[in-house]
Amino acid sequence: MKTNKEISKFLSLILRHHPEKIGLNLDKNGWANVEELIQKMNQNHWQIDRNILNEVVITNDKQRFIFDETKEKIRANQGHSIDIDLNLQPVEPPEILYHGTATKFVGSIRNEGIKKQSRQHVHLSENIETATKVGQRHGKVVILKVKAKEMHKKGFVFYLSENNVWLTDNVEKEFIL
Ligand code: HQG
Repeated sequence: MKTNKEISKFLSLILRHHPEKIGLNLDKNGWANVEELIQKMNQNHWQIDRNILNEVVITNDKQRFIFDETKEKIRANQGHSIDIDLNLQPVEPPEILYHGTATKFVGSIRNEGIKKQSRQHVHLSENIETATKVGQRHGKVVILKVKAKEMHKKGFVFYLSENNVWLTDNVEKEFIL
C-alpha cells in the first residue's frame, strides 16, 4: 500500500510536470479528468480509487490539489513546469514576502536575482516557516526577504494561488534584502 504522501508526490509529478508518464491529458488550464486519472494511475500500479484520492486531496498539508465544483476534474494549485493557465488574478502583495533557498544558490541569486527556473513562477511565502521548509529541500537553508510591495509599485505582477503561495515572475536583485 502506498502512503498518502507517496500518492501526493506522484500526483505532483504528473499534474505539474509530466502527465505523459501515465498518458494523462491535461487541458489548457491544467485540469485532468478524475476518472481518467484514477484509471491511468491503476494501469501504472498505483492502486487508488475516489475515496483514496479524496482523502489525499483533503488531508494534503499544503492543499496542493483542488477538484472543480463538480468533482469531475482535478488540478495542482501551483508549482507547474508545464505551460498551463491557472487564470490567476493579480493581487497586491504585502510589504515583504519570503523566499527559502539554499546557501549554494545565494551567490548566483545575488548576481542575477531569483529566477523561476523550470517552473512557471518564482514561489514566495508570507511566513518564514513555509519558506524554511521550501529552502531545506535544496540544502542548508537561507531565507531571502523580497520587497514585494515595492516591486508591485514598480509594475511587477503578483498572484496568490488557491493554496496561498505567492507567485511572481523573476525577482530582480535590487528587490532582495
Ligand atoms: C533557486 C514546492 C541559482 C531557487 C515549494 C530554488 C514551493 C536560483 C531553486 C515550490 C536562482 C528552484 C517551488 C538563481 C532561483 N541562481 N539558483 N539565479 N534563482 N534559484 O523547486 O522555490 O512542496 O523550482 O531559490 O513549496 O524551491 O512541491 O523552486 O531553490 O512552493 O508543493 O532555484 O515547490 O512546492 O527550485 O519551490 P524549485 P522552489 P511543493
